[in-house]
Amino acid sequence: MSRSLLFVMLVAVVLVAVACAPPPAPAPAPAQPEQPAAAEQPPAAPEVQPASEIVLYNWSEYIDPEIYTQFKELTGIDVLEDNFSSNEEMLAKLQGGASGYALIVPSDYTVAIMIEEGMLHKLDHDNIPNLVNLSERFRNVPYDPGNVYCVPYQWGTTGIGYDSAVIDAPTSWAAIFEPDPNTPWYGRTTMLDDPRESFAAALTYLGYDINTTDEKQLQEAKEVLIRAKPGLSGYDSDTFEDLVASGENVMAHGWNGDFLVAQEDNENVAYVVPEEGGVVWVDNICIPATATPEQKLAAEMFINYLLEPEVGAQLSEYNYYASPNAAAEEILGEEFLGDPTIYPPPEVLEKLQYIEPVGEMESLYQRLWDEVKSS
Ligand code: N2P
Repeated sequence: MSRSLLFVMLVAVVLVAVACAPPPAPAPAPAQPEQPAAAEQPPAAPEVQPASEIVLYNWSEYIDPEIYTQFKELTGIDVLEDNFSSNEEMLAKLQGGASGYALIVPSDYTVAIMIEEGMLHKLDHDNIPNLVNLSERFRNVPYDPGNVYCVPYQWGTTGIGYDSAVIDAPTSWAAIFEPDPNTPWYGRTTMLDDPRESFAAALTYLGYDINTTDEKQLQEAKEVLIRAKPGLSGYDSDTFEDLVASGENVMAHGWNGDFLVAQEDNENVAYVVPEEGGVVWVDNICIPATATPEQKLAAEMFINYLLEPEVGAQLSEYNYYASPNAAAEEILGEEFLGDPTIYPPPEVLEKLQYIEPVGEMESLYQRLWDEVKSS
């Protein structure tokens, strides 16, 4: 048994022991007069007990629900789940005062924003001994060096999923931005309901930096997004892959792992990063600053559990995203690690860019996105 699993079990045993212990007998009357020295001792800090129930605020279909059952068996702690569809939705909800979440899963650039705004708790690494399982490059990510606030959860790419029984692999973002109205599948495409992702696609198509702060370039990207609208059936970040698998749509702007999950329902679902490039992202599990000490301890125990080699492998096998956990990768094996849709080969990796925080300009992206959607 790994030392870290032992750690989680020990905490669980202590919890059960505390819960089952008989109430302490009343203290016997002191036979001796009290020692004056004893009165000078500072009172011991009360031990924090983990909350018995926590809520994880996550992207949809991003975790094997079995993991909750296993964690409950081990620790007695219930993990409930609520979902968001974009970083901006999650951020707005927390900024609007939503509390009660013990865990959230922001992407890289959003972690940077949340650290800057003081919205995250620092992690107590003593409660997360499994951090040693992370791959070296995920222990020092630029937006959170040393995993002070967050632990990388999964990573992946953004490109185009399609029904290979109906169309050839789209080689360019033109498939979405300049669709041929004369094809029978015109209008059967979705784009992500996500300001930074959708602008990243349009900016990449135009050959611009996806983190541009040049208003003229952003206006141009907005025009591209608006012109594409008649060829779309909608904006969708939660069911885009299912709509391709069911045959309702033939193409969707979306995330690699979701299309691989949909392949289980329809083997013709495929995924490609267009030749102009796409987005690469790292999602992270973090604790919002509003979490109580009890919720925070339970949340750290859950993060530590996710970092178990077997659990990390279980997570990736469920959602088909790449793992930041080197110990989990050893279990995942060659076929998984060699899948070019999950682990992009160097020639694809070099065409990918990270979304970065753009400071004050974040609100311009949001305003232009609102204009795209309402046009
Ligand atoms: C999983 C969504 C992946 C999150 N359904 C993209 N950051």
